[in-house]
Amino acid sequence: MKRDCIFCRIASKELPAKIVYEDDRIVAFDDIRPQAPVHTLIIPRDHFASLNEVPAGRMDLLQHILSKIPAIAAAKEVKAGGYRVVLNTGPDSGQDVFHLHFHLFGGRKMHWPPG
Ligand code: DGP
Repeated sequence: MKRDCIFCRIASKELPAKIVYEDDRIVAFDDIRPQAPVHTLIIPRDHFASLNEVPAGRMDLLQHILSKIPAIAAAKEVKAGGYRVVLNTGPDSGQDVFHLHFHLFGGRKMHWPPG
């Protein structure tokens, strides 16, 4: 737990969030500034600033997150219609919270290429 990290504090329930799914390793909660009708963030409980900081020996965590996303999409009722998963990494990507998080977007037609 990194004391000054917003997402660590959400994972530990120190800060409120609309939690969609949680287990011993990950938490999914709705984004505070939704960019689509469904916009949920999925984070590991353990703090990694970004994908770049995940050690090779912890990559199983990413597999775990990805394995749960279809069920999270189903819970948000976008599994059948389709959804987009985004992992911003580093300054050029637009990442502004430096605790690894996947975005799950759905509920509208997505554009390509992304901005
Ligand atoms: P990114 O740009 O990839 O780092 O996305 C960070 C996202 O986190 C952004 O869509 C807004 C969201 N966010 C920032 N602070 C909070 C918060 O306190 N609560 C919730 N639920 N979402 C937050």
